[in-house]
Amino acid sequence: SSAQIGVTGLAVMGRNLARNFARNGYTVAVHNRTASKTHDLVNEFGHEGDFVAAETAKDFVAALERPRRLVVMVKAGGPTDAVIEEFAPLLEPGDTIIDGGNAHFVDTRRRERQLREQGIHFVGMGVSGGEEGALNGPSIMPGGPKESYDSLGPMLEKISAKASDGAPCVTHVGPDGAGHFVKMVHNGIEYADMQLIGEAYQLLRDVAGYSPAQIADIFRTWNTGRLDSYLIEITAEVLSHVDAATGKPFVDVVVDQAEQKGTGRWTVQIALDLGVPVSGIAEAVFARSLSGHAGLREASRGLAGPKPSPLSEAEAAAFADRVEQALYASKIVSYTQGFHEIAAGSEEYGWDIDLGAVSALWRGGCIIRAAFLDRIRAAYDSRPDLPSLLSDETFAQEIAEAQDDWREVLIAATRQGVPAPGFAAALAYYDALRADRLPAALTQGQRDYFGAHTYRRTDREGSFHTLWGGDRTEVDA
Ligand code: NBP
Repeated sequence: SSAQIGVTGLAVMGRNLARNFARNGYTVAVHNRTASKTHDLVNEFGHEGDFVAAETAKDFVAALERPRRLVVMVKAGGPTDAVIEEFAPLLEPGDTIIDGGNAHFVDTRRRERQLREQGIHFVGMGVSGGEEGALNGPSIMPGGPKESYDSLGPMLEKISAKASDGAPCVTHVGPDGAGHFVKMVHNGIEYADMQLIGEAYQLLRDVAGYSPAQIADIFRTWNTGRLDSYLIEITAEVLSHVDAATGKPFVDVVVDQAEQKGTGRWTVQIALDLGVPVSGIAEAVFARSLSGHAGLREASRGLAGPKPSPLSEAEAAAFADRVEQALYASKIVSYTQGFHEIAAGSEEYGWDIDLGAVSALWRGGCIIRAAFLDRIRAAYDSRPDLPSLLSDETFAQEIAEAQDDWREVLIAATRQGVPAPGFAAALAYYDALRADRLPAALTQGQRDYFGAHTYRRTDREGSFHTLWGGDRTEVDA
């Protein structure tokens, strides 16, 4: 029993995570249902550090130092339950099972509760950064009991990505499912970011008339400013790539139907349950879904609409600057919505999540890493009770400066018939939040009319109902 940590599940993620631990000087026990993968790993990468290959669950558990730390990196859902059922009987009180897969936080809460009865700590741990991140430093979002972080934290801090200031991109997010919840919202924000970038691209293409290569250059320029981020960087790479077979821009030979694995959808489903408006993330999920309805799109091709007519060169350059403003403002709104969901989840489940710490741990390793996250952290650090990111003076000021261009971009998009649901949803959210009065008052009147659902008044306390079918006097409800 010499291994400080074990990893079971050696597909791309588990294998790279195990190598990351080994490269950082830890002795790592490795195990996989199909044992050949375990041997492949040791044969191929054994020189990178100390691995203990285990063929059986028993050998694996026996290889681990006590109290044991065992990372499960298998397919989320049924496979994770199967692995827990296999290992739990072999463990002792005080041991820790760490689920690094993309589990739904509700499953994580259930597993944590069940294992706690056995005295086993269960840490649901969000890992972002794909296979590259798993190997060289992911952003890590561990939940579970605080005490398990005391022993696990230093190891995770070693293998995690480091932000530009050197801080490890990992922190104890909160109890039970908090880590997987935050990972879920991270992915939802990632969907929104990608959708907004996609809309910016389409507008630069159809309204401004730029080629993919020119748009790649625009994104490269944006990447030197406040939009500096991994997703903007790779967007430029993808857009400048030329297909070898046809000589066409790569983006023009890819089927335009986006796929999804489910974490974006979960973010929206949970937001609906919590009553949090995440319209930007929802539009991003729906946009992927719409793109996949090939038959529906085919059947709708003939529908009437304007034909985009590209702008002059000078107009196009000015338009590109406006798109940058619209993209940035919409991005602020996406993060505002995502952080609202985390705050609401934290409240609902009693997690006490530090929003500033969450933005800090996303600064490196993960897909949404961006210079911008330093600013979000600063906003929450200066005011932990910030009602919304939009209440932060700096963000509010930036949106104030961007909003004219944001509106102009949406006017152009609407006039030219280019869909920009993410930009539009973000602006509608912004305008709704700042409105003095919303038509919700009328909604309440309608509800009272057809269902006697009652309403509150602006001028006195209480609940009221109007006798709509009678003489329309108002009664206390
Ligand atoms: P997969 O999600 O493709 O899972 C494959 C692994 O699960 C293999 O080790 C396989 O063993 C094992 N497995 C399955 Br399937 N059913 C099992 C069972 N009933 N009992 C035991 N083992 C079982 O691997 P991945 O892409 O490396 O992802 C691992 C986890 O990390 C997933 O939860 C994923 O959502 C999450 N994640 C992935 C990424 C990414 O970029 N890929 C990023 C972040 C998080 P076998 O070899 O015997 O079939």
